[in-house]
Amino acid sequence: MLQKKFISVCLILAMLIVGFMPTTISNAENLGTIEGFIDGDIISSQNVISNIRQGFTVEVPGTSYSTVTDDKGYFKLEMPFSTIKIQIIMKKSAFLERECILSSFSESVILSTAANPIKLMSGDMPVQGVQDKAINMTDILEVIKAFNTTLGYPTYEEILDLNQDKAINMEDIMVIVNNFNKSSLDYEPIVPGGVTAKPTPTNTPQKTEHLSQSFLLIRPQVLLQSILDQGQMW
Ligand SMILES: [Ca+2]
Ligand SMILES: [Ca+2]
Repeated sequence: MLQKKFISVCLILAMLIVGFMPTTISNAENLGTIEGFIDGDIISSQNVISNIRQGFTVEVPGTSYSTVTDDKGYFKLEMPFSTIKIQIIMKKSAFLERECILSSFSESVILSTAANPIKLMSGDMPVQGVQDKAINMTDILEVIKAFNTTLGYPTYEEILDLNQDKAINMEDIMVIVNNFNKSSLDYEPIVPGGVTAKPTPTNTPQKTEHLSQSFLLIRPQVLLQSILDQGQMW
C-alpha cells in the first residue's frame, strides 16, 4: 500500500516537473526587449543634463513591466513577445506624459537612439501630486507660488525649478510658455528605430493654434497680473 502511494507521489512529481519545464523554457525564449533613450526638451547647463535625463518611468499599463531611465536617458524593458498591441507610457514629474503604441511585439525593438532621443515636453507640473497631461495656466500658477526664490529659500521647490539652475524665475515660466496649450495628445506618434515623426503645421488642430496665438497676445499682461497677485508670497 505504502509502495503504491510512493509510486503515485513520484508519478505526480514527475508530471509536474515535465509539465513545468517546457513552460519555463518557452517563457525565457519568448522574452524580448524594448529599449531606447528619452530626454526632456529643456535647454540647461551641461552639468544638470544627466539629472534631466534620468528618472523617466517607462511602463506598460496594467502589467508589472516597468523601468526607469539612467543618467543618459537610456531604458531597457524586458517583457514577453505579444501578438496584440502594446501601450508604453513614458512619464516623469513636471514632464508631459507621452505614449508609444506598438501594433505588435514580435521582435526586440529600439525605439530611439542617444543621438535622437524621444523628447518629453516640460511644464506639466504636479498639482497636489497630480499631473493633468496638459500644459496651461494652472502649471504657470504652480511655478509662480515659488517665484523669485533660490535654493535654500523656504518656499523653493526643486520640482518647480524646471531648468535646474537653483533659481525659480521667469526662465522657468518661459519653459512652460514654450509648451503652452499642449497636451499628451499633441505628441507625434513614435516610430521605432530612432526616428520620431516631426510635427507639421497641417497636423496642428485649429483650436490649439488659435488658443496659442491668443495666449501669446495676452501673455505679458496675464503673467504680470499673476505675478502681482502672488506678490504677497515673496
Ligand atoms: Ca498641467
Ligand atoms: Ca530655474
